[in-house]
Amino acid sequence: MPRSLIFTATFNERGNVEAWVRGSHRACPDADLLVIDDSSPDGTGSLLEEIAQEAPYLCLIHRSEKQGLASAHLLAMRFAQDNSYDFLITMDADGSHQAWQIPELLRAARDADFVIGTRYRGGHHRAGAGRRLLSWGANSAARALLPTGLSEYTTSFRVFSPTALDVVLNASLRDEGYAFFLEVVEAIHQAGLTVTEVPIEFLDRVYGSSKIPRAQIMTSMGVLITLWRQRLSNGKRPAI
Ligand SMILES: Nc1nc2c(ncn2[C@@H]2O[C@H](COP(=O)(O)OP(=O)(O)O)[C@@H](O)[C@H]2O)c(=O)[nH]1
Ligand SMILES: [Mg+2]
Repeated sequence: MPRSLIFTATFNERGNVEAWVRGSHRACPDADLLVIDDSSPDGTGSLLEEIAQEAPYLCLIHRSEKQGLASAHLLAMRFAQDNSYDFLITMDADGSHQAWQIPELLRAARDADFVIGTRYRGGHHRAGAGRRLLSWGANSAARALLPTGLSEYTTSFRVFSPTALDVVLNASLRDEGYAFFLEVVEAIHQAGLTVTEVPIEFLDRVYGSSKIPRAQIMTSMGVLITLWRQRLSNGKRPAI
């Protein structure tokens, strides 16, 4: 029986996190859950502690300050590796990613080292127009500059095999923000691992507001251009 770990990071997700725990457990009753909370001022961490009393499958890591989403994902990857999970599923806690789709992603992970949920090829992005435009622009640019055969590069609804975790944890990733998700895709592509995507329903967050600083959008474009130049200059693995 393969062991799966479903991970999310939280910062001020008190209104959403209980639904995330319940939904994930319902979708995958045999999986363990991991939440990394950065001392959310709204008390997400203490709510999680209460939930964990009744949920032995829920593991919590509390960090003392907001350290960013990328470092939370790296910590979850190390946790999955250290504890020898067969699959790490990552997702947002805000209701954007649908837990009922986890089994679909896991099925795809039987034949691939890395699975990403796509809002584009058969999937849906049901958020506000501004948000859709931003994601569309970022993903179109990524497809053009760093072709991999995938239509989605930025969303965090993903499944990693142990091999994919090894690659990411040994790669020199430079970004702490949005571009982290792009860099992970590029590192996996460059390593020649098998990748695939599954259409997903992406919704607007249920409660609260986005935690990602908007300035990171510009830095992400910079990272995208750096990765593109790297592909051009050292003749790395070409487009599929
Ligand atoms: N632990 C932790 N979680 C974070 C941090 N920033 C964002 N998150 C979580 O990461 C997920 C995605 O963040 P969100 O604000 O929805 O980003 P957006 O969807 O790109 O606007 C949510 O579950 C957030 O609570 C952070 O600094 N630390
Ligand atoms: Mg969100």
